[in-house]
Amino acid sequence: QSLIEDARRGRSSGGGGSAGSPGPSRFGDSFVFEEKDGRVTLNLLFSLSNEKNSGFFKTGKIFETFEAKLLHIESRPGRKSKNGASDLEFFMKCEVHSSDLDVFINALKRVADDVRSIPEEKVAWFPRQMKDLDRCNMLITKFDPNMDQDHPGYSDPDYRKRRAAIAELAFRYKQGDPLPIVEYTAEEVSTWREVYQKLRSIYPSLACKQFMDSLQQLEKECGYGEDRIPQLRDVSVFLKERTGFQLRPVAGLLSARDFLASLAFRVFQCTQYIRHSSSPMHSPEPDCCHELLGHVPMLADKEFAQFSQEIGLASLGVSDEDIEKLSTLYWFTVEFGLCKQNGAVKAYGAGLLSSYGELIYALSNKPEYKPFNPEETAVQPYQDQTYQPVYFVSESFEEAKIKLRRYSETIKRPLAVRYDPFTCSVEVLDQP
Ligand code: HBI
Ligand code: NLE
Ligand code: FE
Repeated sequence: QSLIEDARRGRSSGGGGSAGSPGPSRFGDSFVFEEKDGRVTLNLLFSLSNEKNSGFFKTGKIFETFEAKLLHIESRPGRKSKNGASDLEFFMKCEVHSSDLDVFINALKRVADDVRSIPEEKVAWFPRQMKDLDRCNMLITKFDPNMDQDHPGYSDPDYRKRRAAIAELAFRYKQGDPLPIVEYTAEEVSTWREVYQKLRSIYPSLACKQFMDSLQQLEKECGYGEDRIPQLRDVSVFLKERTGFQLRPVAGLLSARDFLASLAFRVFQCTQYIRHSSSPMHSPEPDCCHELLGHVPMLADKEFAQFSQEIGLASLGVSDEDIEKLSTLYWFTVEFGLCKQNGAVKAYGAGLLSSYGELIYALSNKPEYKPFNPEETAVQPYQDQTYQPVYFVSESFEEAKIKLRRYSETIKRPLAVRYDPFTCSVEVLDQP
């Protein structure tokens, strides 16, 4: 979890989040700290303008002079200054002698701008209203065509340019805006066609019933087919009518916390670019084939939608450890789950239903199968580069839902939450 990200969000939401903790002391108007044995712990946030180039080293000097102990440091680009370059914003958690606090802060103010301290967050920030999802945008730079040499698009400058343009649409999107329309190129449509044809031919024998039912409706009523890539805008309207789910564009792989939090609002964060034409049968990262063919049909199922929202609600404000467990469970169920139907094993996981290569593999006799059991599944190491070595099979689609629901109820919650569908917001209730 990025502390600077939390600090920033906390700040712009008016400091929300630190529920129920004994109030920290205040210094002057704005300084907040915890004091113990003559030392105080501070969460400092400040920016260094690029004009004062040596600012960072001067800051270091101040830390040295005051024997401040540095406990954590993060930086990220801040505001853009006049000359176009951006300032750097720093988050530093540190410890100083209580008696030095005053001078220490004043020294920092001379080299850095906008020096503030923020309260220790006892509960991780989470969105309370649908429009807070504009701040659920922490991307994980994994499988990035610009940075990862193994990405099939790494050595294709046109593909990278296209990805950047589509990412820009998502970066600019604000909750409530009409969903962006992408005019897909002939090459992109031909990748889609190949993916669609191949997968469509094996769905009837390998996909679960709920998936097949929805897919048929999508084909009939939402323009699904091999000839064109459906637009998120149309698909979102379809989903909203079926289950109240809506789509929002996202530039790439989101942090598990942000991704899961959106589900609490029945919002599904959806990529809009398509995989590279050289690897249509499997992609380690999500793309529109994965979202539209893997996830959307499942989200059009009422019970599955309900259950997805429950996972989302269960994730709000929980510890990083519980997020990790919850996302591992999500991985082995929503993404790669198998279930028994009429005596046969079928796929309901979106990562399988969008990859011809892995769907065939998962339902062959090669991989290991284990019975689905949340406690065990939540700690099973998973791998996100290629096919899974192990899949979890539930006795039925319903069983997977019941077991997962029971598991999420056991997660220690810092506070109880309830979704209010009339205001599309999360109500925070007192500890039960
Ligand atoms: N981000 N854009 C995007 N799409 C996903 O399907 C997705 C994600 N981030 C995390 C994630 N899925 C899950 O596998 C879990 O980590 C929650
Ligand atoms: N492997 C999947 C696919 O090829 O469509 C995507 C998985 C995303 C988690
Ligand atoms: Fe997915």
